[in-house]
Amino acid sequence: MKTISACTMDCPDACSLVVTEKTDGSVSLRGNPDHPFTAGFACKKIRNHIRRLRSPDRILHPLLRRGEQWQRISWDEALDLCAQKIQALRHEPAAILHFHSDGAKGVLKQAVNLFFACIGASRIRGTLCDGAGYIACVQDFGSRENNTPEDLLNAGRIVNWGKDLSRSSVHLAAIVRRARKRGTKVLTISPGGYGNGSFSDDRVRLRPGTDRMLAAAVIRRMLSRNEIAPDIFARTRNPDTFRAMLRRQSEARLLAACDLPEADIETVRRYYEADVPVATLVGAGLQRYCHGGENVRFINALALLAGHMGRTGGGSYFHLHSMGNFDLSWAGDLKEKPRRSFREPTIGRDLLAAGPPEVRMIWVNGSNFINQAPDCHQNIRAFERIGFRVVTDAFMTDTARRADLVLPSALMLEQADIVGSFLHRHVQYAPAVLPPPGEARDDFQIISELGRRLDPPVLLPDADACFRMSLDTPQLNTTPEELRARGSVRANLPDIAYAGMRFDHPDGRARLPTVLHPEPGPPEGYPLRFLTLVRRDAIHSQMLPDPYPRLPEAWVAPECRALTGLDLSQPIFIVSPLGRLKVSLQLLPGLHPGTVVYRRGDWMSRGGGANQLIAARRTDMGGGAAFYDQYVRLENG
Ligand SMILES: Nc1nc2c(c(=O)[nH]1)N[C@H]1C(S)=C(S)[C@@H](COP(=O)(O)OP(=O)(O)OC[C@H]3O[C@@H](n4cnc5c(=O)[nH]c(N)nc54)[C@H](O)[C@@H]3O)O[C@H]1N2
Ligand SMILES: Nc1nc2c(c(=O)[nH]1)N[C@H]1C(S)=C(S)[C@@H](COP(=O)(O)OP(=O)(O)OC[C@H]3O[C@@H](n4cnc5c(=O)[nH]c(N)nc54)[C@H](O)[C@@H]3O)O[C@H]1N2
Ligand SMILES: [Mo]
Repeated sequence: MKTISACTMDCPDACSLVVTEKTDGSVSLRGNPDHPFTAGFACKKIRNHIRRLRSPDRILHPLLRRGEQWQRISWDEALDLCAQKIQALRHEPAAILHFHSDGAKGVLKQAVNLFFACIGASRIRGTLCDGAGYIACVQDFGSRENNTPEDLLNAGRIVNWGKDLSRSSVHLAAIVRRARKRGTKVLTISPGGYGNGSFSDDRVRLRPGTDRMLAAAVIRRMLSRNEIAPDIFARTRNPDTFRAMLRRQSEARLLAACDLPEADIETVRRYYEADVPVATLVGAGLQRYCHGGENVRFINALALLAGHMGRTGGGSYFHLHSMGNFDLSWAGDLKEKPRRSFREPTIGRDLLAAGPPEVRMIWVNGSNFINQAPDCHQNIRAFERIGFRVVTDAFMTDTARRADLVLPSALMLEQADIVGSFLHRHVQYAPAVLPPPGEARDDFQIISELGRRLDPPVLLPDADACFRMSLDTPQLNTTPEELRARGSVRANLPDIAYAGMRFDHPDGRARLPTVLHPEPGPPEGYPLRFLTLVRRDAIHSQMLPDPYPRLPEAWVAPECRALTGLDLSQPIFIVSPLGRLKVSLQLLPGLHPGTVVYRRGDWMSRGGGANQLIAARRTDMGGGAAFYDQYVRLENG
């Protein structure tokens, strides 16, 4: 039997999937050939997913902590216990914290937020993902819009600032591959060494964190050559301050900060000066720094001043808001009832420093934040101080194993929902195709049932009402019935964002950045930047490698100076002021020599967990986590 569903992973591609169930009980998944964006293929994560659903490690029943042991309890007991704990704090709801992330995406997951908004619980704000880049774009253009990804086929050239096309988005990669076949030249700008070779005609390998300096140096040179048309400056509100700021910079100093030879400025300038449209891709990696938002703002400024915004084949592409096409106001906070919030990137520190009321209950869904947010050990200390910890998950993650009550969650394909994408414009219905194992339930069921047990109850809208309210937007203008029948609806938005360089600020003009911060150098004793990048075959900390490696791997350039004096036949540790992690060290030609690469998402309980070494710091804007700001050293023994 074949059913069409959709991928709800926290991944830009949000694929339409054909699920085939055979009579022998086996299930296969593949990209839907009839979906205009998915076009018949999906990634390895999809192939791994069925194995994950059927894993013997799935949590099958509610589990209550009894000292060091887990006791199996019934759903009734579990929900009554939760209701009783919430009831006891109902007069002081800020003592309850709701922590969620995007374990599975979907409109119904918002109902969990609605539940906690209704009782007035504390919430989280900020993000571990893309907040700095997102807000940078909003500051520049007044909103966050892209040309359609398909419009990349009209680009004469593409400049890829640090998007890992070989791993993070197979469909974006396929579009770039097609564009290259048609003759589009691609320049990749990154710290190097990660396999974008087959997506690049030219490469610039810069020091991590310094993209804004490179973009500024290129703009400066364009200015001195009178290459920026006055009518483009007229589309910005603050050209004079911007030019004055750039004049104060020295090109030599900018280049030294990026660790680049002079010829590279010319390479980038020539790409942008082309009389064909130039599209700019902006990866999420370069915004995971203290000045990450500024990095994105200078890249946007370059795309704009070189005349490539608001036109076909041009534009600057950063993540969209994956829920941006939905109306989620039904699940939002009420203005008249502001809630206490804790910042996600610094969650452990903020919880430990919090004033009254002390957080006495936490509810976690769709998140493995103990492992995924910076400074794990601080996160653990903060988490363990909370009196009653509920985690809804399908596996005993580093977060779940520290809970008091673990509720078994359904996973993708076992729960119905509606998803959007942070790359394309299709909104899709993802029906439940397989039964959840054991007693696992989806978050919506769990939270709706819990609400009914409170006194007074919190009665959530039913699933269909949530879908209906969410889909009722000018760009979607559809109903649950229509979406179910069609599987997918494309949001009706212009193909070209900011056409004619009309931006979404009230005056229609873009804003240019006015400050250029230097990039902090390595602190004494920690010379290497620690880049914790995505894994190809996994989404975040879901799907552990199989077979599981004896030690986590890390990579440095063969010419990395830290190799002198290291005995590679002995254990190697990555060391930061926060701790040390034993790794198997490999050489990666092409990587910037001041860098250690680690593939993030492996678990602390399995000997991994890069965030044990990463201090909790926020980005300059958007409340993001500056993961890649961390410096480390390597040592034996
Ligand atoms: N397979 C897989 N795909 C995923 C995910 C996953 O877990 N697995 N996660 C999804 C999510 S939520 C996200 S946010 C995205 C993230 O996707 P990406 O944007 O690709 O994010 P990262 O892997 O964090 O960083 C990507 C690249 O940034 C480069 N980089 C690092 N620092 C700098 C810098 O200072 N300048 C420049 N120019 N480049 C730099 C690195 O070389 C790296 O290759 O991927 C999504 N797709
Ligand atoms: N060092 C470092 N750390 C990073 C980053 C980095 O660059 N460097 N980048 C980060 C980025 S881009 C992101 S987006 C975050 C992601 O951080 P998280 O969202 O915390 O990561 P996941 O591993 O996806 O954790 C989701 C959990 O939800 C569970 N789950 C799946 N489906 C469901 C469901 O339907 N219901 C419930 N209740 N649970 C479900 C999964 O089993 C999993 O344990 O990590 C960030 N962490
Ligand atoms: Mo992310």
